[in-house]
Amino acid sequence: MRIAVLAGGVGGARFLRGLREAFPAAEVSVIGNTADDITLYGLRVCPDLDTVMYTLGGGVHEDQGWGRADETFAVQEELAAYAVQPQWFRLGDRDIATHVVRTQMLDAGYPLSAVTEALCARWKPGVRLLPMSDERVETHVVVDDPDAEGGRRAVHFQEYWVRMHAQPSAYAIVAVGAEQSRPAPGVVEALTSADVVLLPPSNPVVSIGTILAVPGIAAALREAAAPVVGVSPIVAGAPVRGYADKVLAAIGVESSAAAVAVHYGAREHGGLLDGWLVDTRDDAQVAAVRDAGITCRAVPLLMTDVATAAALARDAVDLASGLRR
Ligand code: FO1
Repeated sequence: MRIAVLAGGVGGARFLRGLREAFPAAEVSVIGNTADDITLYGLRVCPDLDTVMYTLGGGVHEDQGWGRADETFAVQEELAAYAVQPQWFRLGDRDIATHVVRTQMLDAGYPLSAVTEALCARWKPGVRLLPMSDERVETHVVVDDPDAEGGRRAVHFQEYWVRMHAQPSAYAIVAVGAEQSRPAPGVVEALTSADVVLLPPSNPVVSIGTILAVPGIAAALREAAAPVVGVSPIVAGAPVRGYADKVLAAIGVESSAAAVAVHYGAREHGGLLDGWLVDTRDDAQVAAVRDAGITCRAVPLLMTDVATAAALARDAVDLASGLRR
């Protein structure tokens, strides 16, 4: 069975670990979000690609869901001693090696897809990890700034997420460079040749949304012969982790399991979804999702370990199998 998955960071990676556990023989292609990427101290950092690679490769810091296990911060401390800015985004010594290799290869002219393949040759994630694009796309968030011209300024996604903890209201979320970007090699083919396409509980705006902002990817999803099933990132009105509610508000979408499904839209009405999983606590929202033309089931969505993630992955594939187009 060929499964294509659009994945952001921690939620996507944990779902993928369950999917691999539940369907070890499946051929899984992951289309990873690269709009979180940031250049720091001259190094190119790809948080969502690295989270998938480290989580599936067995090297992730399990509690954080990002960065490396057994990490030290000697380099970061030395940079701080030199008063190098910024200090709000901390790179561990082991993690820095990944960014050195990536930056060296990018500087040598290799596209990000080739770099990702090379890094995965070490980590062996057991899935094909594809960046959404080889071109640079960066999410910027427009927030209030009394000192700025017009009272607003755009900050890099990581500054909004990590330094500001997504506290300020976001007026707009802009995927800078998306219009000029193209799907990376293999991305469209992974979607059009899949037997099942899954949207894990990644952030609908700054992860799934930015992947879909790459021209050609949303169309490939709509035209895919495979059923498309998504998993709600919102449970009982709140994001399971992170600040999805803040960025959903920025695009005028209510923080509910049904509202996110309606935002993605039903495939029969030109949208993306054939099926949608909501948490058992959101059972009352199943009807609203069905009214939008999307098949819906309420199942446990919390992934507390590999076993619960595997159960969720089985639920998603099971729902998709019943929807074979
Ligand atoms: N998140 C934080 O909250 N603080 C950090 O210092 C931080 C460093 C960091 C370094 C590498 C990396 O791959 C991820 C890192 N993250 C950090 C998480 C990152 O902001 C998120 O993984 C995604 O960008 C959001 O999904």
